[in-house]
Amino acid sequence: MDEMTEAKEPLYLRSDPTPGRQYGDAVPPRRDPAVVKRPHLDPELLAQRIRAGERTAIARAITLVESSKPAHHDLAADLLRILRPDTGKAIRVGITGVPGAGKSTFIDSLGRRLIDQGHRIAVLAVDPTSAKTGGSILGDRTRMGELAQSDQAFIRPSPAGSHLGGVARTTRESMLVLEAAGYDVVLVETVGVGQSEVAVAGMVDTFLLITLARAGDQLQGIKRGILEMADVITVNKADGDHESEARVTARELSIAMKLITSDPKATRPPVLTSSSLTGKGLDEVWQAILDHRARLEAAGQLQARRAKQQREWLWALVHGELEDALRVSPAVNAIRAQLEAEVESGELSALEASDAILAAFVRDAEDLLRH
Ligand SMILES: Nc1nc2c(ncn2[C@@H]2O[C@H](COP(=O)(O)OP(=O)(O)O)[C@@H](O)[C@H]2O)c(=O)[nH]1
Ligand SMILES: [Mg+2]
Repeated sequence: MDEMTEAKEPLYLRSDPTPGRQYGDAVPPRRDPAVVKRPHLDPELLAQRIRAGERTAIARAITLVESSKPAHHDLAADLLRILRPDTGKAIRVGITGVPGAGKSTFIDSLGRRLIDQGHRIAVLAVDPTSAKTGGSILGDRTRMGELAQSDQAFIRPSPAGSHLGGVARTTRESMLVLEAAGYDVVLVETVGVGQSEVAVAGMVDTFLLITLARAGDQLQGIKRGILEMADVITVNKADGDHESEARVTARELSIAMKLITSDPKATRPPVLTSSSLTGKGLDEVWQAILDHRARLEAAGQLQARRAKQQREWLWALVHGELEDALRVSPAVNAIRAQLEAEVESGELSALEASDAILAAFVRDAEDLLRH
């Protein structure tokens, strides 16, 4: 089912009339865009439908959090506030690995197993490159064809045309919507390159790295930082001729992890093998994810981890808003070119210019931040 097309239907009409309009008021002409555009969304009603697990309502809410329109921003904030008590209950798992490692196929196979066990699965993606390729990390829906057909699964590709910060926000908020809708396992797929892992690690409880057997150079191509973030590692495509090779790689990787882990007392991530083709190892990977989570919970770290994530997210939002405001500040833009030229020619020091820019920014920052 295509969530995007579903989401276009205007579903939730406000029960009350447009605020400020009285009975008997002249009806504005139909071409008034404010009237023609779209009926008002009622966040309470939408929340109710989401809690009931209605797919169209969920898709509508995700479209709302993905929207960049200021009016939608306020509605999304209202909706998330209403839903908050129903969020936070899912097992949140991040899944990373280089393109072709088999992430989507793995999610499809694992997801179907978990559904058989009675779980409801939400799949999200953080893929800031999808804007460039025009496709998406999950665009290869065929890879998740079977999972996508289950009414116990909800798959949402990365929104196109966004930068990482935007994708990180919408993924995080979509996750909350899906938790409120009763999805008890949220899998977040991300590309195994660049900063997106950091963003995903900042929103999940457990981080799974899917890698491949490449005897001898198994560490090549995996950034050290990503290895350090991993809570569970699996050497994937351990089937056919590659099964024994995968086992060797897993052993070597496990030894290598000892060397990278700076704290000798820290729990090292287990390194397993898996195949989505045969299904072998999938249960063990899931068990390792549950074990990691259980260890966190036993040590009181799950709440601590989430609290820290929230705190860091708060500041990421503040920094993002400030940067946006700085970029569009008319007072700053009025003096930007001149100050840059003066700094380049040496007439003005960078420090003096930055003071001038900040002074200009503060002058109209209030207006900019108000909306
Ligand atoms: N042999 C084998 N091939 C696999 C396995 N999982 C995925 N593949 C294949 O590897 C390719 C990339 O898979 P995909 O899930 O799209 O990788 P992603 O880019 O990491 O999401 C596809 O051609 C899959 O059919 C596996 O467990 N065993
Ligand atoms: Mg994929």
